[in-house]
Amino acid sequence: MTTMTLHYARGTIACAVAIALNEAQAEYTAQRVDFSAGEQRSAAYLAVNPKGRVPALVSERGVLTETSAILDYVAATHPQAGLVPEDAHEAAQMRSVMTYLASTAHVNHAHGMRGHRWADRPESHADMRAKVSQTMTDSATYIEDHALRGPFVLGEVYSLADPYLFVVSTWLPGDGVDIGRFPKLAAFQKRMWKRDAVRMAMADGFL
Ligand SMILES: N[C@@H](CCC(=O)N[C@@H](CS)C(=O)NCC(=O)O)C(=O)O
Repeated sequence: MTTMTLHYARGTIACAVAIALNEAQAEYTAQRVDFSAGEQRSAAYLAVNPKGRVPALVSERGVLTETSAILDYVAATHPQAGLVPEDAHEAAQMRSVMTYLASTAHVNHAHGMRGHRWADRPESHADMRAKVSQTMTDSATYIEDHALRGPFVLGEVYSLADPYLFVVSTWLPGDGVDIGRFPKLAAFQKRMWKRDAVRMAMADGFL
């Protein structure tokens, strides 16, 4: 297999893919997309991902986008890493948490910096930005009470949902959420920071 290329920007959800690839001991090349220069909207990058977003994972099979799908691909191509539980209900529970993170928490977060997706007026953007600490607090509350069994999302079993939740949890302080109010989530984040796969992602500039 030729080396895969992960297109990413620092601090983004692409970091969840880097962590999963590290957990799987997969070989890959990291290709930074320079958001400060608007590179995600360049013709060259849109040829990789027409959505103008990261992550995108390129292999000899083609390009994959959408974090959940990429994570599932990493797990399926590296079964020895055991990143998806064999039990169907547990696997679906893992995907339920990942889908919540993608469709609700990430979208809440995006209202802080990407309001132009939904509205044109500056006052609309300001209104959306002002709401983020509440919507992300709501997401953190849901996760703490219903999605995170502890110590990992599925309890003692580490899965794809963990790097996903970890990256979203790193956004909370910037979104005006006091993670100290969520003891399970705070303990989870602390534990994740100690993992080799996370330290590697940090050293490689993903976080
Ligand atoms: N649904 C996509 C969302 C990806 C996404 O929105 N990524 C953000 C970074 S966290 C991005 O690329 N933003 C660039 C932009 O909006 O210009 C996924 O889960 O992979």
